[in-house]
Amino acid sequence: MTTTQVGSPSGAPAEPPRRGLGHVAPRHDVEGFVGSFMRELNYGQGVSLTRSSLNDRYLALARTVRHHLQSRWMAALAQQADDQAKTVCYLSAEFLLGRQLDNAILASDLDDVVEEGLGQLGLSLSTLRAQEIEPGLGNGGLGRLAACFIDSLATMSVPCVGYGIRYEYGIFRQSFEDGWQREDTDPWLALGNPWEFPHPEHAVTVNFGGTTEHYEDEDGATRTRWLPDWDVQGVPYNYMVPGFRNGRVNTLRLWSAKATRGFNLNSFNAGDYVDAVRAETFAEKISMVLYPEDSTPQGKELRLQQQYFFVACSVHNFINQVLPSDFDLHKLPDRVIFQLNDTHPVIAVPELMRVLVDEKGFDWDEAWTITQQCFAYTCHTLLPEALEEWSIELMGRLLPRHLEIIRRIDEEFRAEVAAAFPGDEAMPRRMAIVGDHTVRMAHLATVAGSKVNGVAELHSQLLRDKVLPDFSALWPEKFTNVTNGVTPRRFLRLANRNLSSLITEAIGPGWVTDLDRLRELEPFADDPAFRERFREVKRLNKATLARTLQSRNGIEMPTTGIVDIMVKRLHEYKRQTLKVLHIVSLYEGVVSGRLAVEDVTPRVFAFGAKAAPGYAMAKQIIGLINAVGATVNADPRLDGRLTVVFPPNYDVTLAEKLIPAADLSEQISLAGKEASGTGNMKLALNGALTIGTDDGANIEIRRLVGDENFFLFGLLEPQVEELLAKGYDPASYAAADPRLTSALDLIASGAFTGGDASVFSGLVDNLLHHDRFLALADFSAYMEAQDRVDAAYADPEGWTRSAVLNVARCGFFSSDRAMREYIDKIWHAQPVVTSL
Ligand code: 26V
Repeated sequence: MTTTQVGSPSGAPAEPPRRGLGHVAPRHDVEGFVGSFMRELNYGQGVSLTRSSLNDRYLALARTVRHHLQSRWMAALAQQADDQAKTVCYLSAEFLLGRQLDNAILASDLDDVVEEGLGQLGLSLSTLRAQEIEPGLGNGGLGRLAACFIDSLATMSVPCVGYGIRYEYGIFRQSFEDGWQREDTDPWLALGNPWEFPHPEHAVTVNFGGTTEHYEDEDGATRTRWLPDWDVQGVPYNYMVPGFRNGRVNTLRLWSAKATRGFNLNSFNAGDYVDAVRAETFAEKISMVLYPEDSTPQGKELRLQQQYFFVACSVHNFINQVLPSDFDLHKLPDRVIFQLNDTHPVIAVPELMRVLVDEKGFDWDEAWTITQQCFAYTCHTLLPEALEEWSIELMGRLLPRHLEIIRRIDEEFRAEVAAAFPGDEAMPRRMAIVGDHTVRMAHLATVAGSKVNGVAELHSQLLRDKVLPDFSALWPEKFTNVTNGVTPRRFLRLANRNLSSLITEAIGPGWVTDLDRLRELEPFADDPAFRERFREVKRLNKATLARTLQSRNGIEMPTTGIVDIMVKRLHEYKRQTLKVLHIVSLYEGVVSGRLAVEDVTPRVFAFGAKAAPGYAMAKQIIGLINAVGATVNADPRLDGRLTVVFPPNYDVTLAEKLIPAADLSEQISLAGKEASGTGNMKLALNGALTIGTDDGANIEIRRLVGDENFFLFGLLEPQVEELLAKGYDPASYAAADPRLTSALDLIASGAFTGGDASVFSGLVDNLLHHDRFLALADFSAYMEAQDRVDAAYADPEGWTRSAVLNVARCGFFSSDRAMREYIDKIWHAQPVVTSL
């Protein structure tokens, strides 16, 4: 990447403001709000109130609210340039933000002003907020975690820039056709996006392809130059990341690809006008769409282009545009830490080396010392197939200079390993960054990172012992754990206003930024009046959910009985099939007469899950859930006691409705496979009890809430290992539990597919013969745990007591705490005082 600037150098304003006043603060009262809203409508949208569309009104409202954050934002940006604080650059291919309007209103403390002001105009906030399309710029846990983290850093006044990609199309929209998943594009920008600020004048040029050449510099030293083949521009779009009522606003900077002016046509048919325009679409394809796979990397060229694209823009932006122009880069580690959110941004490591060595004239060792201090790596998976590797051929073709740099890092690293473990020849080979055919990005991240962390205790331990054991033997102090967290602003304060009010009434409002204070709720678990109010909150939330599902999808949802929720990406390791087998077994029990219908505890089973479009088995499972749901919901023999609801297109907005209504949280992955989970934390914080395996953060949730307030079942991780080692024989589990045989037989018989036995035969066959995730091995234990759930639910007072204790004891799972741990163990950054 060159340092050529399309716009003004170093991103500085064109000329200094004439007066000391850099900005004007908006009025924080109803009259001021109404005036500002009307101006936005009339002059921003160009319509009168009477002729305005819903979208006009939403956009005017969003811009009005946005003004309140902007003056703080400008102050924060000015300060960032002035002070010497260390900035956390959170590099992530995904930020799954969710809707912005409510969060902006909350952060700027405008709730009452907005309600009142809109009321005066005869408008309703709830109608306008429904108009917002959420930016679905992430697949699931990893992307949502990034969004929670930047929320917490802003709330803690820690300087942070989130860097990512402004995908034109976010995660696909899911619908069901005869129960099968259908994907449509997500044109989330179509109606206008009031939350972003494009800065084409600060576009960055990113190079690709070509060759490298060596030359002698004026001191006679051999240096390398990259002669790229083609380039694109990255245009930054800035988003405000407001802290909760603390006057701090950080920045999320998402990059959008644009063809360079005078597009470099070397590799195209130069001179052909039409081809040149086609080249433009070629360039702009880079940020066009989010890859919807979240576990099996496909090694696709476009994906590597995306990764390098956003990382090159971000490194360039920080070094050449955020830091002062005279900054001494030897001190870079004092001013920045680049946090690598999984391996997706790891190409930033050779990029920083390239910038320091080729562009800034550093010698190799000096540059490597700096680089190692500037990076840290978070791993988010345990599935070996999810670890990214790029073919050497592709890397060499797309990023020839980076491949050279990686090879040198690899050579020096292997020499270090050989010296540390003399005589062990296998070790350097196992640990190599460059393998026979591929570049192993997790190895590169581990070698380059000052720290490597997993996302829950068990995960970090398995990361050390199973995924990267050689590395942890070499550098034990490099490995650490930071258990994930979730932002209490969005997932409690905003999503569950009823519970929030009840909590605030009991213990005051301080919990919103100090979630450990939820502990003060513990005594209320023993207060029958409080418990009754807690139940009333759940009833209200269930009614709200039922209304939402009705109006969103025409789904009928009963509001009595256990609301049993399983929301997460569809993946075999998460074992949605185990949940289906439970439902099928209850159904089969009633239909066959084994269970009396009046003994079945009424339940609503709610699912939310997207399957990667190319993941056939996951799509089969979606088909099965819908087929079972259609049959169970329609069978009068069940007396309406069991209902399956599966609203399509689970996203952050829907999560905010489902989670507050939940009684039971399903966290049933095979032990040792779910790195952490974060839905588990959101549900527990909202007063759902967990039925879960000894996996990921479930372990820590259970330890905190207490065994008696958690339904544990299933194999432990070492038992899983043992079983797999001795040979898993699924059929033997089916034979040993007649309920399991009957449930599988019922599915295989075609009972849910109008008699067609072929539809799910592959799925059943897989469970019985090939399943790597041992669903059948945990079936009996799961059924037994569900019996415990029913028994517990039969005692409403005891259940509510447990639910209140779940809320009271889960303050640990705030992303504020997670950020504090990153700051202390990894980043060594400091909060700054924002002067307003
Ligand atoms: C991987 C890939 C690979 C192919 C291309 C697209 C793509 C996109 C995302 C991913 C990463 C998936 C990893 C992930 O989301 N892990 C989840 O991270 C959560 C936050 O740490 C954690 O709670 C979940 O347990 C973990 O599965």
